[in-house]
Amino acid sequence: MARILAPLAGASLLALALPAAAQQHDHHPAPQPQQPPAAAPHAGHDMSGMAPSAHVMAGTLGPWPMTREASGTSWQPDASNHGGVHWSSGDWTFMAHAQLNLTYDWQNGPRGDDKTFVSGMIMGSARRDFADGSTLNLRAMLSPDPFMGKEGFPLLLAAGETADGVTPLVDRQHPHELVMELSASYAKPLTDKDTVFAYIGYPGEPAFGPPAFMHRMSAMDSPEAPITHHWLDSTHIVFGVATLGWAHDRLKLEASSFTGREPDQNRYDFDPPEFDSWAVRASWNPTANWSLQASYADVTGPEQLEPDENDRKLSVSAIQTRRLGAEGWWSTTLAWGRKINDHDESKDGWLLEGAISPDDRWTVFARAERIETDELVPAVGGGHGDLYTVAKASVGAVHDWRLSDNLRFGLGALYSVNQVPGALEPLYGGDPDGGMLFMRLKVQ
Ligand SMILES: [Cu+2]
Repeated sequence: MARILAPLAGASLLALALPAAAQQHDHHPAPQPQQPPAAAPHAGHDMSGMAPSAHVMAGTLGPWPMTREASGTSWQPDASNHGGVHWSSGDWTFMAHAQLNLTYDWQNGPRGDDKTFVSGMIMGSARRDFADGSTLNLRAMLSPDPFMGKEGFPLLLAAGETADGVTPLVDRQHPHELVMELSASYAKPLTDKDTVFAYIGYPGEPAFGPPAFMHRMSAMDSPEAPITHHWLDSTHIVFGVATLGWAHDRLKLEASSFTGREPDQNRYDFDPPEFDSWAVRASWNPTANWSLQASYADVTGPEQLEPDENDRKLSVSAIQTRRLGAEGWWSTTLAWGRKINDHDESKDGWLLEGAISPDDRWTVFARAERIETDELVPAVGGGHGDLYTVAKASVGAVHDWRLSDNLRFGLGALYSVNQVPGALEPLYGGDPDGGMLFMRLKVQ
């Protein structure tokens, strides 16, 4: 295991350390003579340096490449892939995008479990560009997660939200809502470099954290949720969010008012909007290969089971994405998050993840995480218990077959190891491992 992980982690760190300038040659890939012509025209996926194609499109929130835009109003590197089927009708341009995973998941040890489930997302958007340069964008995102049942899927060391409204979900990942996003944004240019925008969502994603994991290139090919989810990006679905932002060239500043309570255990419904929490985020894309953000959130009563406990959250992240050859890419995310409760107790979470896809067929991904958590052994009578530092590492791969221009079928597997402190070893049976086998459909 260590032999597999070490080079991957080393390579990921190397990717973060290398200056982007040293990789500019990747933007002018040599022709690939071994590629049959029929396999070539996915060029629209890469806007960072290849020949311009009909897919090249400006962002919905400002005059940058659309590849910069990720979930909610978050940014990723301009060199990211741009997935989606596009068409237009009248003044409107439409985009659709989907990823569905069928996963067999097993987690070992006394606290483990196994389960087969479907997860993923289906997204559709409609945009309209006006003569004054402003843009209206409507977005809807659905998830099949509720079909897996309220108790989610087994994931050792993960905690957060509830299955039944009574007991917390521990060693499990919660399912996402059937409706993950219904949002509208409107952006208006002030000068050729300055834009102001407004975004509302019910549900939607406030200005906090890196792009949500299922929308990050370094994470989206793995069916496994990060155990740092509730440090970094669990606010990606809140029932009620309003964001105002200003962007100047490669810098974006934004502030959100939103509902602090996480979605309840009924994943098919809409929860009441409260607008009792707020967040601010600064994002900076210094080059086409990098995206950095720092954000702060003041969250009122996030956990349904502890409605009077508030969280302040901090997050800082760096994403680097490079192109590899004609169709390949390499993306790495390093992120830190901190949760501070009303008693000024703080808990940190760290994440380093990377994915590399040398061609149209293979993607290899790895992730290492460490969290300080008091949710694994709830206190007697409920509430958070003792604080433990635990860690996890995963590595996996998926092979895709292209069924048509926009549809790919993939088969993949991943293996994960968990590390718990001595005090938790009797509960977990040492340092338990686990894995997932999955097949997927990707529409992009
Ligand atoms: Cu989530």
